[in-house]
Amino acid sequence: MSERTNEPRESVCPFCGVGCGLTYDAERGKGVGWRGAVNTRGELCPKGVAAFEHVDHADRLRTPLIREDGALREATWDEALDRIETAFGEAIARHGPDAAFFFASSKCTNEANYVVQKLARALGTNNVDNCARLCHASTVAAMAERFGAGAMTNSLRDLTEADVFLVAGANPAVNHPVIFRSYLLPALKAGTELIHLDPRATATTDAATHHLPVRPGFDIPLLNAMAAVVVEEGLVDEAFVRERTTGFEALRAFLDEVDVDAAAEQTGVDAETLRTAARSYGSADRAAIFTGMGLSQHHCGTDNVHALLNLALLTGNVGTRGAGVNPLRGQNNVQGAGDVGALPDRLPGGRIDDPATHERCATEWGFDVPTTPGLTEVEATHRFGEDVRVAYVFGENPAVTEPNVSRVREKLASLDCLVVHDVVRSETVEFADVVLPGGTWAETDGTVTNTDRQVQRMRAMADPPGDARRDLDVLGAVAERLVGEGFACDGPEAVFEELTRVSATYAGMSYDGIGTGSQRWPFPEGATEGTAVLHEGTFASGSTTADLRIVEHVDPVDPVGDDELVLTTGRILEHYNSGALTRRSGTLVRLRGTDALQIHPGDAARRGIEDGDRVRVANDRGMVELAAEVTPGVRSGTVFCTFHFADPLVNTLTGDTLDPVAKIPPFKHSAVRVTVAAADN
Ligand SMILES: Nc1nc2c(c(=O)[nH]1)N[C@H]1C(S)=C(S)[C@@H](COP(=O)(O)OP(=O)(O)OC[C@H]3O[C@@H](n4cnc5c(=O)[nH]c(N)nc54)[C@H](O)[C@@H]3O)O[C@H]1N2
Ligand SMILES: Nc1nc2c(c(=O)[nH]1)N[C@H]1C(S)=C(S)[C@@H](COP(=O)(O)OP(=O)(O)OC[C@H]3O[C@@H](n4cnc5c(=O)[nH]c(N)nc54)[C@H](O)[C@@H]3O)O[C@H]1N2
Ligand code: SF4
Ligand SMILES: [Mo]
Repeated sequence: MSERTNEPRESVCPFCGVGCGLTYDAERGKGVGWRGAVNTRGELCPKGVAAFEHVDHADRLRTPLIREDGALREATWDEALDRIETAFGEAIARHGPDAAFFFASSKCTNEANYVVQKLARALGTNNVDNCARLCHASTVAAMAERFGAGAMTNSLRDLTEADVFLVAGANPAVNHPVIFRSYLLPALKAGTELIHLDPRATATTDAATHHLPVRPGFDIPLLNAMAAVVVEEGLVDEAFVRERTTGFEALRAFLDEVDVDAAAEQTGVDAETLRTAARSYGSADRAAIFTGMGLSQHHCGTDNVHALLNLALLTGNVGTRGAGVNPLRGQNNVQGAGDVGALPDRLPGGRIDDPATHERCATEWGFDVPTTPGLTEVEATHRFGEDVRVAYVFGENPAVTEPNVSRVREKLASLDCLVVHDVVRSETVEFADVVLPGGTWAETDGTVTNTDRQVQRMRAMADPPGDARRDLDVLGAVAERLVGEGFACDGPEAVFEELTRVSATYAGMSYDGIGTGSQRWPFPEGATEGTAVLHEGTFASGSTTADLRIVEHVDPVDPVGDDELVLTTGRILEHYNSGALTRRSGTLVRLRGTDALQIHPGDAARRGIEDGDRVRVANDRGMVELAAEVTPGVRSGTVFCTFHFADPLVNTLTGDTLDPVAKIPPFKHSAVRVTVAAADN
């Protein structure tokens, strides 16, 4: 790193929700792990090692920019803040506070997200959301409704005691590599079985005992069939069902009618493998579920997870060590961004319709807190240029990562004023009227909450370059302009202390207490570590029971024509989400950067496609061209590619018919036509 570097200090990796301890090795010029709360031996994946490479990249934003005569030009902070003050002031004066929308950032600290949501509320709107909406919103909706909390039910450490892992629609070998290698693999080596539900064979499948290559969008009939086998073969935990659930008789009647062979056929898996997997999960002493985007990112994402919860409840696998339902959270602080209230229906510590939460926030903040839930992220983008006139994008790249992104790009361009607060010149910057240069993770002090609810500290090792400022300073300056000087933002530790006063979830935690370890919520008074296993004896909802529920199959929204294939999208190890940072890392780009379309040999042959050919993938929403990777690793009828590259802009193909409950888009199921590119030139 540059002369801006102070000394190496203990921070946390800015990429995935594992939350590895990361610092800098000046001699070797790269990131190295310290013995953190999760990577207890200091292990990292390649993204952590390369995490410093974007910090000094030439594309770093070093000064504010404002749009003039159609082009962005360098500006002073005063000019940029003036522009925001005028635009937000006018929009709110004319159309009311709901004319503004805030994207909070699940890549940024609890403190920064706390300030963003408080700013929105001080202006009088609940229009604030973060990319959890695109991610585990459906999982959280289902789990919060049935269990009373949407987070991982268990801790990584106790999960290693499981006899069976059921990994549904997730690829932890690639997306949560340190969890996979340091927690799952050792258990697998010691005899734990792994059942993998995924339309593709991935690096996770390589370690699996049973692979169920489900047709994308058909997890509900598959999970129902597994539950039917559990009931049929007497594997129900009757004591648990009696004491901790309701609705068993109705669900049993429903499952009695399930034809397991027909369901296997419908979902595209072998009936015997399905039965064996169900038997393995149902007869295990302790069986733990991990769930990911393959389940959550469908227009029936919430129902997918409801079907999964039935399995765990029927077999008594909730509220004990080595069990539970565990959403592998995506971004380094997506858990925390939701915890601190950067959601349109939640305040720090509770739902917006909970009078006690509301009262606590209003008292601490000293202003009226709006009570009507705000817009969710994708819904909001659809209303840009209509009733939503101004937007503030903090640490997100919607011009690449939103569904049906051609439409979203038009909507971004239709705003009266778009403010983008980022660290590099992202694709979304190109749509901005005002650009604010923030600080990367290496320039940040604050806390982040990882996938198993552990709050850890990040420590700044460098100053932001040029005129760039630390994120919290940027947000403080914006808040001062929009709300006035009464809006206190006195550094990260003071903000964290305020959070611990407002939110029962973070009550009792402190910077000193966290130190170079972690504090996990729930954090009962006098605790040193926090509670590892949720829902023991009583669910977080306060009830001793959760309901078993009949979940019917929902057909995917995109009908798939005879000549069409189903496109499902996801991730590769070396790149991260929109790629804004990882595409700016020489090491990661060199390691591998494939944007290829995985296609089954049979589907390829029928279209005259050979490995390496340029192919055109199209539907009514858009078209992209990329190289074909002909592989039996993806199931017939399905094609797969990543969305990490702004070119090809894969999200031009994905649809925006949202899950009715969680408002998550169906990134995992789009009907497409695939042809050799030259053929229709
Ligand atoms: N290397 C890397 N790591 C990351 C990220 C990254 O971009 N790169 N992003 C982070 C973020 S934000 C997140 S949310 C997590 C996500 O982590 P995961 O949940 O593991 O994410 P994906 O790779 O999108 O999807 C997982 C799997 O779902 C499968 N799938 C597709 N459709 C279906 C279906 O209908 N049913 C089932 N059962 N499976 C299906 C895909 O084939 C894929 O292998 O990763 C985090 N970690
Ligand atoms: N097709 C398809 N699309 C998807 C998905 C999929 O599986 N398939 N997955 C969805 C999911 S799960 C997610 S989480 C979203 C992710 O969507 P995004 O959150 O939009 O993706 P990122 O690339 O993580 O964008 C982060 C932005 O924040 C900036 N940034 C990074 N660090 C900092 C910082 O410290 N400060 C500031 N101010 N800015 C910073 C980066 O430069 C980048 O522009 O994508 C979704 N889109
Ligand atoms: S596993 Fe996740 S948190 Fe750990 S180094 Fe890799 S990207 Fe960073
Ligand atoms: Mo995510």
